[in-house]
Parts: sequence; structure tokens; C-alpha cells
Amino acid sequence: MSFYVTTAIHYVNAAPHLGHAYETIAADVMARHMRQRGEDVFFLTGTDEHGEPVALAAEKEGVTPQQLVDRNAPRFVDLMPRLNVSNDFFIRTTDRQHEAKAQEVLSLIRANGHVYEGVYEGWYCPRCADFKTDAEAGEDSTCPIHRIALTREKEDNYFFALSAFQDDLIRLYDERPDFVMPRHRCNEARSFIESGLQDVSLSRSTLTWGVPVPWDESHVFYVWFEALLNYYTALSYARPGADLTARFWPAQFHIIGKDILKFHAVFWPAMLMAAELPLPEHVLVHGFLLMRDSSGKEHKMSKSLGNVLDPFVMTDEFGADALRFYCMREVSFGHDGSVSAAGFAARYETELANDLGNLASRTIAMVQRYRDGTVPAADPDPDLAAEIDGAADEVAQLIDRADLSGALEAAWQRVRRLNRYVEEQAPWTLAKDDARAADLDRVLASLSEGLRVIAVVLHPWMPRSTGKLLAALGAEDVALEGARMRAGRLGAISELDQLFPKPQ
Ligand code: ME8
Repeated sequence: MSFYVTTAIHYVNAAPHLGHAYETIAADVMARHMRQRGEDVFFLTGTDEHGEPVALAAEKEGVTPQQLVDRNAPRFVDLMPRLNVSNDFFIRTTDRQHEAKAQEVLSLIRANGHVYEGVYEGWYCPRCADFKTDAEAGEDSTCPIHRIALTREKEDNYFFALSAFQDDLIRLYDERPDFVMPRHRCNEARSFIESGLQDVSLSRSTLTWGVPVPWDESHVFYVWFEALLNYYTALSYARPGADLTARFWPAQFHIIGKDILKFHAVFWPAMLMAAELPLPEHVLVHGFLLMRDSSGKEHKMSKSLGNVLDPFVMTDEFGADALRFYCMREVSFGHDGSVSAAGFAARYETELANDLGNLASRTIAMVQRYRDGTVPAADPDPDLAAEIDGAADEVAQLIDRADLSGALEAAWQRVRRLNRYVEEQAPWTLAKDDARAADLDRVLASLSEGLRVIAVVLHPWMPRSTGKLLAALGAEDVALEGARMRAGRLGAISELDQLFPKPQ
């Protein structure tokens, strides 16, 4: 079966921060896990390069928007290998093919009768690139997200007749209660729809940095409409000479942050309905990474507030796997959560170096010392096997429900179980008694096989370290169906460098 997962495309008006990395890591965990299940996976990420946020940043820096995006987009492109992210394509919305395809779909929406000409008068936040209703603007006319003064706009626009889709959207939410996940975000989107939809601007006539409206070149498309289409347009040109649309559309998961829920849970399905295209299966909404200030108050990590952790610095010091693990472990997926450099270092030591790293190095060292580097072909302990063997199905079910941190916890319970097993069985005591050689065989086989199974299950979160561990165990296959303990699968093992060494 095909499985298509996307991240939001990131504005390139500044360097990427951990919040961007977070979303990309989440999508990569899903993509890698689905590949382990043998699915035909396509994973898309990229950059959002048009619109006011980018135009304003360029103006501030005294460069053209094109110069700004060409300078900044590579930082996002470079982040992917640094995070060891396995995206199948990286879209830039200044790609000519994206622009042409977006124009085609938006023209189709017009041809289907959902676009009209009008005048927009109201509030606008240039940072959100979003029009605000009077209720959102509040009495002091500020952006509720950026806390900056909203501008009053009056301009000729083409409008998308969003309000006409109100009943269809309600029907969608009735029929597919998991269209938006988790549930509390679904409720939020639904009440936004129920509160009454207004038509929205589809084009801007006061901006020039955007994709031209083909039927009226004095306008460019409002950036959100063109940007949302990236999920669809990318498939048409990601592989030169092939169109992947029929193979992968509709997407299974669009992974986004809670601040852009309205666009994905309301505008996007309405646009697709207007274009008569199939809707994605799920919009999966994550929370914000927060940082505490010196008084202990939590704030969203954001480039405008300047309270950001730099994923490049963090991966330099601790490696990509550690950062991937930390992000997925520290914050319950779907909720906000605080992160910090100190919290990262603490988890690195207690969970990665101690729980997993020591388990791996001890197990390999004992097989080398007591059995000359060959895992005995003994049957694994049945009680232990029952617990470890449950991991693959449990993790798969949790991932299907988009509970990425719950899935990691399910895997981690098995890491802790194996550590307890070492203490309970005390192989170093068994090794002193020749009469207990068969027991020692069983314990070493159980530990080695258990470690192999856990490495396979944990692979999507920590591809590099689990890959190293599996190579040392002489069993590199990461297919999830092999994540069951069996006798005699392992043989000779080899040296393993410390998986999580003390940072430099
Ligand atoms: O919104 N914690 O781009 P963007 C978690 N271009 N996630 C965070 C975060 C944080 N502190 N800060 C940002 C845009 N994000 C549009 C999207 S999609 C067609 C267009 C997430 O660069 C944010 O929630 O402002 C969003 O999902 C993504 O990073 C890109 O944010």
C-alpha cells in the first residue's frame, strides 16, 4: 500500500530552529516505520518561499526576495541530512513546476465557479500572512499570535467562496472523526467551521512576490493557497519523467503545528473539494516546543522571539539520533512541551548512554567473554520473549493512531525490561558455575535476540545507532516482521563502539 506523509513547508525568512526540526523528525519516524512494514512510502518536506513574511524579511535585509530565499533555503535543505531525515523530495515553492501546477489547480477552482472578484477590507497580520476577523483582532487590533499591531487593508482581491463549503466540511467531520488528529484539535477545527465561514482572499494585488494569477497578472496568489498546494504539486515533478500523483495522492498524513490548523483543516479540504480532488486521510497536529525564560515562564520557541535551540549545534554535540530521540521523548506528541539544553543532556546520559548504550555494550561484551563472540543457539526465555515480542505490534498500533511518543515509550519499556533481566539473571554468576552453562547460553541468547528486536523496533527514531548495533549483532535487516525473538538467528558478533559516548 502507498503511504504519503508531509510536513508543513517552512518559511525561509530565518534559519531553521528546533521547532522545524521537530516536525520533520516526527514525519521521518512515521516514514521509516512504514517502510519497515513494507509500505510504498513517499515523504515530502520543503520550504515556503513566497508571501509577505519573506518579502518583509528581504526588505529589512536590503536584498531581493529571490536573493533571500536562495540564501536561506539551503539551510533547510542541509538540515535534512544533519537530522538523518529520509525525505524523498524537498519542494521549494519557487520551483517553476510547482508554480505552474499551482496555477493550473487554482484556475480549475475558478473554472468550477468558486472564485469571484471583490474588495477586501479588514485586518491583516503580515507575520502570519493571515487575514483576521474582528473577533480575532480584539479591541486593540493586535495579532493574537505575534502580538504586533495588525494592519488595516483595503484592496481588490479575487475571493475563494469558502462559505459555500460549510455544509460539506461539517459532513466531512461527521463522516471522518479522525480527519484531524488528535481529537481536541478536531473539535477546535469543527467549532471554527460551525461558527460560520467567511469567503477568503485568494489573491493579493498589493504584493508582487508570489505566483502570478494567470487570468489577471496584476495579482499574485495569496501565499497560503499556493503553499497548501505544494503537497499535491510535488508529486507531479518530484521524479523527472514520472508523475507520482496517481500512486501517492491522497496523502495519509499532513503533519503540522497547531498554529496553522485553520489553513489545513478548513481551507485545504475546501480547496480540494472545489478542485474536485480527493482529500487527505489525516491532518496530524502537534504542539509547540516551548522554552522557559529566566523567570520560569514558558514561551513558544520562535524566530521572532529569538528563544531558539539550534538543531545544528545540538546534532554537532550529541549526534542526530540523540536529538531525534529527545524531541520525541520529552514532549508528548500532540501537546506543547518545554525543552532545554540541560534536559537534553540529562536524557542523553540517563536513557541513551545508561539504559540503551550500556545494555548493548554489556551484552556484546558478555557474549565475547563467555562464548568467544558467538551467540549460543539456545531457545530464548519464554516469559521474556512474550514481553519483547509484543513490542512490534504495539508500536505499529500506536503509530497508526499517530501516538509517536507513546510508541517510543512502548519500545523503551522493553529496553528497561532487558536491563532488569540482566540484573535478575546475573550472567556473571552463572559464568562461574560450569553446571549452569545451559542457563548461561539461554540468558545470552535471550539478551542478544532481545537487543536485536528492540533495535529493529527503535530504528525509526534512531536509525544510525540501531544500524550500528544491528551490524555488530550481524543481523542488519530492519523489516518489522522480523522483530520477534527466535533461537539460532544470531551467530558471530563483532565489536561495537560506544553507541552514546560522552559529548565532546
Ligand atoms: O507556518 N514548536 O511556516 P513556519 C513546534 N509556511 N513547531 C513549531 C514551532 C515550535 N516552537 N515553531 C514553528 C508556516 N513550528 C507556513 C506553513 S504549510 C502549507 C505552510 C512549526 O516556518 C509550525 O507549527 O512558520 C509549522 O507547522 C512549521 O513549524 C512551519 O512553520
